[in-house]
Amino acid sequence: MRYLFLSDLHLEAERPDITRAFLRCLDERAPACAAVYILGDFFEAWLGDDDPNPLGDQVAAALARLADTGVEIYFMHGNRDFLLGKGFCNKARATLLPDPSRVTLNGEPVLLMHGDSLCVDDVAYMKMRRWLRNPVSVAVLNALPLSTRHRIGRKLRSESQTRTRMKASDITDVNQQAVEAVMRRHGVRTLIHGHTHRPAVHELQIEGKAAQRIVLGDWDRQGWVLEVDQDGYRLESFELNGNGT
Ligand code: LP5
Repeated sequence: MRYLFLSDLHLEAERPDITRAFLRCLDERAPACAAVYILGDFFEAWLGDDDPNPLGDQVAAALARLADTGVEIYFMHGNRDFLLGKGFCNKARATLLPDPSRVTLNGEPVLLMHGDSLCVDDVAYMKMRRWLRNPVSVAVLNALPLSTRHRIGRKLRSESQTRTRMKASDITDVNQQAVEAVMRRHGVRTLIHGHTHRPAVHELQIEGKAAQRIVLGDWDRQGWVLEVDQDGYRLESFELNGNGT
């Protein structure tokens, strides 16, 4: 079985090159896979399934076409698209996964996360996250008029940009103790996540055994995918305008 993982595409109308690269990736890589996992921040900003969004419709249709061929599509929320709900998932024929989710890949238990909840040293972000991701807040936000959601989204984005620039680099990365704790709690020796935009394969020890944390990259100057099959885990980058394979 082969599986494809991606995250942090930050799809937006202003970056048609990323959308094209994603659609090419679906055509060229995904048909050979049993499942495609999108681990959050698929969209630059998702303000609700009721927000008219031609780009969202375009990628949902492409995912649904893939699902029709028997490839399973899984979606996990990121900090940019946690308001994405059943409306989009039904159009894309995708299943929404909770964060974290434990899955079995080729017989091995593997933990999937977006990754932002591991950045526990970023105290201001964690506080904001706790508030925003509370189910009551999500319901309240979804009930706000669309124009208000757009205004709040713009304000959050500009505050976040200003404040993130002032944060030390290690503050915006995952905390090693948090990583080890979540891996121990879920009984896994492989963790796959995105969010930090620091693609890498980190080796570590969990309860005296070799383990790995695979960080997916963001799609900006290049695209990133992780392919998993019986031969192992391959984290690869490719040119956005080039051949996706
Ligand atoms: O996104 P990224 O990776 O650049 O930065 C994140 C953290 N920032 C965020 C905020 C998003 O970027 C904003 C996206 C908005 C669009 C979609 C959301 C829809 C929201 C609902 C609207 C109805 O997640 C950033 C982390 C960084 O990752 C690294 O982990 O540091 O966190 C921050 O910068 C948070 C600040 O530290 C605290 C911000 C307090 C903001 C207070 C403004 C309140 C405005 C309210 C207006 C009514």
